Amino acid sequence: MPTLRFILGDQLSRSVSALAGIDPARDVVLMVEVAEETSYVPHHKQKIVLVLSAMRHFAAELRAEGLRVDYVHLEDPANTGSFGGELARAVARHRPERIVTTEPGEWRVWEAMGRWEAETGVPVTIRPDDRFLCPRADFVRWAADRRSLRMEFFYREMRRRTGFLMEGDRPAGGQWNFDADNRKAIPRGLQPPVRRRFPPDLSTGEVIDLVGRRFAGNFGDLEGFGWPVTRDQALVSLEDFIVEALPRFGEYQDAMKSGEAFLFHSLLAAALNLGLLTAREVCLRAEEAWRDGHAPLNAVEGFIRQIIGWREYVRGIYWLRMPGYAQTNALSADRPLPRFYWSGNTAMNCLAEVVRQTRMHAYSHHIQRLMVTGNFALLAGIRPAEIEAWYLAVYADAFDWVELPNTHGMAVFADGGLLASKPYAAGGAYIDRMSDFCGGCAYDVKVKTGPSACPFNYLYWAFLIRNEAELKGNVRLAMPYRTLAAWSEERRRASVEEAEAFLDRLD
Ligand code: FAD
Ligand code: DLZ
Ligand code: SF4
Repeated sequence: MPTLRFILGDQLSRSVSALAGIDPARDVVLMVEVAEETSYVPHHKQKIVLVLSAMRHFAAELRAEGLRVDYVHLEDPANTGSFGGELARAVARHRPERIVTTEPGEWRVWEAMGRWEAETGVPVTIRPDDRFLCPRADFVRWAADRRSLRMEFFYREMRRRTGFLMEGDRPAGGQWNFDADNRKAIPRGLQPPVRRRFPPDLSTGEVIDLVGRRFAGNFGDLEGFGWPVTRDQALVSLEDFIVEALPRFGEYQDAMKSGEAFLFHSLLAAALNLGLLTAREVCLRAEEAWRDGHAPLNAVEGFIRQIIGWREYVRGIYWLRMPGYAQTNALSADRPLPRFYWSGNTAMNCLAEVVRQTRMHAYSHHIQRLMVTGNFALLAGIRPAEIEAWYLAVYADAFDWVELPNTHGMAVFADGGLLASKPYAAGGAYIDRMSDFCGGCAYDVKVKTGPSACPFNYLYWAFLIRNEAELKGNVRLAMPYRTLAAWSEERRRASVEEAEAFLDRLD
């Protein structure tokens, strides 16, 4: 009797633990396209194309290797629409002696997986996802001895553990972190490199047709789809990043520019999250570029920190704190998500531009997510669950384990400071310093109040006033609260009223 090897849509790695020890003559690999996964949020059209096309290509590669793959298509009339339903049908087809799978990325699926054995009557083995560099249990141990969790300390442990950018037991260059060198805006005249994109092949074309038909009402453009859908393409994408963009990744990591979504970023998150690339190989290649003299240390350290630091850290927090993590709302944020997050229809140019880039590419880079759409949601007090669902839907790289901590913890501070030591709240001056958005805006970033004022300016102060009880004790906010202490009661009230009136007019 065969072993059924169940591979989920973000487990597309030949090295995934569910495939370890597979017997090609006997075992069956199961992969299923199901409505539950294509619809748990209204995903960007390009995200659905990416996942389904990458799944189909991966299945074809496994077959070419001689493995038996049972692949269920979304439009198969017998498709039950759920992982559990499709697993039960596959059990009836293959009569396996056991089911082997890899732990999923998402709490929702983890809970469902716990029921599969009872539902199918077949023993289920759930193997750890060893594509991550920090096993879930190790993170729990690391977190257990600490009063507060900070990424920077976790990151140092990960540097020691992986040996990336280490010289003996010391960090290369004598510093763990070179962020102070990494905060430049794009100078006038600097043209970002043209990045390698991958025109759809026949198989991707079929998925584009399917998505165009079945998900016509979802957010996002289908035209211009260019994400890597195979491991070979992802490797080309990695090389393109290393050669064209990594040397300047550090310097311009926080910069934003109209009409330039990609700048010097790697564009690798979607490939990493689907399993087309591993975190280890990506970091090894970046380190090699530094050792060869191709890229400076500030760039390579900044890049490796995002992967062995932030990426592993947010996953650790997710599994440490779920399912309760998603329920907290530390700042009692209670406004509905404004419609312009979907339409882009707003006079605030920064927000319109980020939504536009997101619609075109299912992508915007970290600072746009954090300091434009995230900052606005924080200052406006948008309900965490609504802004989280938006991020989970609109980005090609969005999966709950990484989206949720970034949004809930980092962007909107709904966890009260578990993940980040202070809210990333900023007025318009930050966006003006790091981008060219304000030049084309209907509002004036230098004006603080009144109809022409940049809304971020008064929203910022109103946010601090509104949340004074929760935030005033935060030492990292001591400076703005000292400024506020000098304001008269009347000025405080006027600021809050202006912000409320603006927010009430939004939709
Ligand atoms: P680069 O800027 O080139 O960074 C290199 C790599 O580092 C990325 O590919 C990614 O794997 C990793 N990385 C960087 N920052 C983070 C981070 N904060 N957390 C985890 N990994 C990181 N990332 C996702 O992969 N999926 C998400 O759903 C997601 N949602 C986010 C939501 C918000 C509100 C914010 C502020 C950030 C979110 N991020 C998410 C993190 C980050 O914005 C993206 O990983 C990054 O923009 C992807 O583009 P890139 O591959 O060009 O990254
Ligand atoms: C995101 C996604 C989509 C859109 N569709 C599928 C699918 O049809 N089949 C599948 O196996 N996986 C899909 N995925 C990815 C899953 O949502 C992801 O594997 C789980 O959420 C676990 O992280
Ligand atoms: Fe955004 Fe304010 Fe600048 Fe307009 S002026 S682009 S709203 S930061």
